[in-house]
Amino acid sequence: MKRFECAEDGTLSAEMLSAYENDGFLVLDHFFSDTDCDKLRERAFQLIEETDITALSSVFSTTAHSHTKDDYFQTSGDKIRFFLESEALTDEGELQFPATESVNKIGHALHDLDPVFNQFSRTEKLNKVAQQIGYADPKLLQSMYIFKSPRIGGEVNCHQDSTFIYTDPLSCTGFWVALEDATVENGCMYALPGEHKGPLKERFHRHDDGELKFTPIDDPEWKTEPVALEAPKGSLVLLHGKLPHLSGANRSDKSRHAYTLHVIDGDCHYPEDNWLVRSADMPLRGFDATSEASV
Ligand SMILES: O=C(O)CCC(=O)C(=O)O
Repeated sequence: MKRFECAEDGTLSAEMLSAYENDGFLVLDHFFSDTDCDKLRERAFQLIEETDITALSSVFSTTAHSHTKDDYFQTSGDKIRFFLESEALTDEGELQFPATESVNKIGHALHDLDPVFNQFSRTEKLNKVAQQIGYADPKLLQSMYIFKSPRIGGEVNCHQDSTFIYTDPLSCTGFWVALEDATVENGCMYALPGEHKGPLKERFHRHDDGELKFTPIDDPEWKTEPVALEAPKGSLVLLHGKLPHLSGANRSDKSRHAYTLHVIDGDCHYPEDNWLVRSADMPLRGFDATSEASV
């Protein structure tokens, strides 16, 4: 797996653009400084400390999918909400680890609602990357702070991001940031290079009965072996919306914090039955660093 380092202003070389086009991912080392990563980690811990997470019961699991039935999850598209690791709870539903190690992720509008996340997410450097990979009008739709805590960090099953973030035509890209070194030991991401050139397998959306469910679209035969996307702290990993990717459970004693932003093009249609809904008074914004977080 090839890793790159882009120019300080976010300019990508022809080789980087061609690697992204061929593989469907691009790993850019040292995109963010250690200080920026540490600031985000501290803010995430602070958000947890300010919240009574013992009162929460929404577990996020890409294998059990129990969260999809929770109103707490379904209405989290324009909020800051906390989802627990399934292994954080005892059989009686009590937390058995410290709060900061029990959360699977915080989502899904950190970038719009929290000033520290807003500042991290909206930079000219990120905007430049987005323009170069083809965005006419990039809009920041979803953000997630993923903890992958030591020993209990859950796996993320193989998926394409456009399954969850569907536009017509497809326009989703993941901007995934390693806030700590991500290695095979602590549950780094894996991807199936080149498989983004095939079709979208399924769509996850709100059905007529009000439930969030998957609808099959195609049946791609993914034959490519997954490659480990090991990424040192500060790396930005771009993930094409149709690229199948996954991450394993973290059984190591090191956490693997990451921050991911899912971007769509404002020129594309965003269907009303997508799972992620936002209130009309929180319009989508781009990477413009001068706009303020709403609270
Ligand atoms: O961080 C991970 O382990 C998975 C993240 C992911 O799948 C995503 O951001 O789309």
